[in-house]
Amino acid sequence: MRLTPLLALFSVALACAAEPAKRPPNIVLLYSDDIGWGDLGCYGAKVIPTPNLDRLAAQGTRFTAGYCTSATCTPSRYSLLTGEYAWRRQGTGVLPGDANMIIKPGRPTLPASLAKLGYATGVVGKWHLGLGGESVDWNKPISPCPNQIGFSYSYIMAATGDRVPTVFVEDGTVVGLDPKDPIEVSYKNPFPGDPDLTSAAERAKLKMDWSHGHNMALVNGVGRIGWMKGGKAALWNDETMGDVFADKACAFIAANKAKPFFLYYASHENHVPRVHNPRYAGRTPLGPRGDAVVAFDDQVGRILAELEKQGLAENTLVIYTSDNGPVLDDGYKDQAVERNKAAGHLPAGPFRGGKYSILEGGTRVGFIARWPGRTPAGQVSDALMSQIDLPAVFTKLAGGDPAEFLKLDGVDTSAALTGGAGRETVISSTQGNTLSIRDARWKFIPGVGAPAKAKNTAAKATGPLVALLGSDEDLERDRREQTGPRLFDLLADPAERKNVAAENAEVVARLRAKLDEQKAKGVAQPLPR
Ligand code: NG6
Ligand code: CA
Repeated sequence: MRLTPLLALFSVALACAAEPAKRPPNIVLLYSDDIGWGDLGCYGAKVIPTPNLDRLAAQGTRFTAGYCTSATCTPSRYSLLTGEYAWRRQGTGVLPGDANMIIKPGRPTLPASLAKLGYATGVVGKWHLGLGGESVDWNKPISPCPNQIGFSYSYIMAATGDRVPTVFVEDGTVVGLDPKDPIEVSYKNPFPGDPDLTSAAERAKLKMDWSHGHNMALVNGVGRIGWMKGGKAALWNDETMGDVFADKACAFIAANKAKPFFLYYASHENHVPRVHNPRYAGRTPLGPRGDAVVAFDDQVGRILAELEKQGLAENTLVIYTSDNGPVLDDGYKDQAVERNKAAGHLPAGPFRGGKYSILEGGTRVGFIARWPGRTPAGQVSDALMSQIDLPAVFTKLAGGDPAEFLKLDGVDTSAALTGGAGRETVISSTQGNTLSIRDARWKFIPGVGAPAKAKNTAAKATGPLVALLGSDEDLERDRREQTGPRLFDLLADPAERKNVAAENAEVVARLRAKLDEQKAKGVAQPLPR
């Protein structure tokens, strides 16, 4: 049939109207706490079953050079949500549980950017970026909270499982609070009647004893950091926390299936205290630390199943990554050091160091992306990826303009999710703002500049880390060399044992210049050269 030009135009217009606008992808960010590169089966763990994350990797792309921005939680999460390196700002180190919110309402954030594009934006789990303005009153609606920086829904713990207040906060209100039993929090003094958890008699009664710190408030048989009074009906239960968070995540997906959504699922696994549901006990030979990884994998399984159930799996980009590298003893006697040693488990895989460390184990973490039909399935990619880019990448994939995240620190690495290239360099940092920079082959760490501490002091100061730094010989070498510049060939020496700075002066100069260029854009305080 021949159509007159007018009729042809009309039928094209009709066809266009009938074609529904392509819905941008839902985005689910599965964020774990203190889970290392080597803790997942798909990254080589032999004694921790992680079938759900392994399936995600098999259906998507597994990155071998994916980084969080910092070796501790608060700065990594600050960077993840703002797209700005935390070392540029003062006050972005690990926060106490009563800290005020460090992401100021009105600044560009990942959730605000997606909300502007019509996304429902939810955060469930660990927050640790402070709450409230000048001060926080836990007995009133709390503002600012995540809902003031772009999240349309929030169900969070204020800080960490080992810090008070040990309650959940939903959309700015403490869940289950009895107004007749108001909450008071102090990071300075105990309240009258608080038990002395440093006494042997009180320690003997604990569900899990502490090894350092964690001897202030007693909640659910476990010592915490900081003291707290009241709020008895609102106290969380460590054993059911994982289930509560997974329930809330699934409910958010179900409630928002009609429009594009972004879910930031910030699991508490496997941060201390590693007190989880008894059904996980003994699932690994590693004790609570390994069992907690299994608990996280189960939560991932539930969220993936919910996406399937709602018919959303196809058009959802799921990304898994972690806030910092692994740690064994992080303040509780949960047998992590002994059990890991006995089982020969390497939580940081082939790397040295872990949480708190500028070595690879500190910030090189698992990074998996699945977006059916877009991310190549079953691929392993060595593209350099950093969480600093996720605000730009997600904004781009949601159909927006990522420009505001590209001005300072972000790079549009969205092509890497579909088989393309990643970053040219990646910067990592530690709590003390030691920085490092790596490219495809080399990693440069400027000297920390301080005189080397005596071996015993170094070992003591890095107590939680020692087991991940290697042999005494490794420790001694790190202590000797860390005052000066260090350069490692990550391809030949992933464990960073052989400092080749002296033989490669031009590589050192090039990477130092790149790092200096970034620092020149603004730093909170002078950083080590
Ligand atoms: C440390 C805690 C550690 C953990 C960490 C924060 C002590 C002795 N150590 O100060 O247990 O809470 O802070 O971890 O209290 S993070 O993953 O949130 O960065
Ligand atoms: Ca962490």
